[in-house]
Amino acid sequence: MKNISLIGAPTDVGASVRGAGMGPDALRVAGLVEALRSQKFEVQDLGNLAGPPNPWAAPSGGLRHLEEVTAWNRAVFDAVAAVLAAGDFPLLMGGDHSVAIGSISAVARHCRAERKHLRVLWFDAHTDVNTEAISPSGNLHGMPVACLLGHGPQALVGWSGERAALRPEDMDFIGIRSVDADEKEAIRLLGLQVFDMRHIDEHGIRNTMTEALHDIDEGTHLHVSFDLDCLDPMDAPGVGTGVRGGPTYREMQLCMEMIADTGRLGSLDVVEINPALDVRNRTAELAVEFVQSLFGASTLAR
Ligand code: B3U
Ligand code: MN
Ligand code: MN
Repeated sequence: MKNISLIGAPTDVGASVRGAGMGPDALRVAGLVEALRSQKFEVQDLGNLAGPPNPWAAPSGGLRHLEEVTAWNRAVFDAVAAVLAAGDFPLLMGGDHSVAIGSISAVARHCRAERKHLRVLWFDAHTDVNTEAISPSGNLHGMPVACLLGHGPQALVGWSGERAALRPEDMDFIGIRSVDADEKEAIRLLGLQVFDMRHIDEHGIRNTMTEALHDIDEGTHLHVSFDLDCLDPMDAPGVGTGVRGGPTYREMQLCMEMIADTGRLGSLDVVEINPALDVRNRTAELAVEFVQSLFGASTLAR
């Protein structure tokens, strides 16, 4: 059993709403460390990374806060790479979703060196595949997927050692229900596999996850990038850009349990928790329960 290392990236420089920078502490207050220790894992909290403050500036060249997002991601990349090099499991606590650029780039580099096949499950209401050319907001938390596929601003592309950290076929999106007009075209051109809410409504969460997990084997490193706005905001109100009509608490629990059953989870991002908008830390508490399920907690197993 691997040791789990928690890394805090307390920033909201990639977002349009302030507050996600308090996400790491919300997860700590909700008992993330204790919860994982109760499952008999060795857990170390490496504390929070340091990075620039949020300048709250207007977009320039279609991008908001590129310099700050780059600095935060450099810190995230180095921290995740160090945890992987030590043979431990990196659990990144965001922060807005732009921090997945550094995290997944480090994971991709590690997988190439270890000859593992990286697969990414992107749980989100949004596909986050905007670029500076098409984003309606300029917010970089709407662009991490594009960057990882080799299409974002130069400063955020190529960190894994190859232009693209991932190929479109290496990732699946789950829970999608908000895609910008030009993002739809990007999804089509890239050939991305998107399990949107209609797919989940028609096929059910179990069949959807069976499809998403079908080609996982011993050589797979599974990375979960979990944007809490994937959930229905009735269950998880503490997010900056909630969209109604998402998976329920129960459906999400089954997703997490099915991932745990593969035994291939190798790294995790928990992002976009916004304590300023939450109700008594409920969203962080839910996130802790989901992480417990991802690490194999189940109702009847001891
Ligand atoms: N697609 C919109 C909104 C958005 C994306 N990710 C989040 N919100 N969290 C955009 O600004 O790119
Ligand atoms: Mn996201
Ligand atoms: Mn989102």
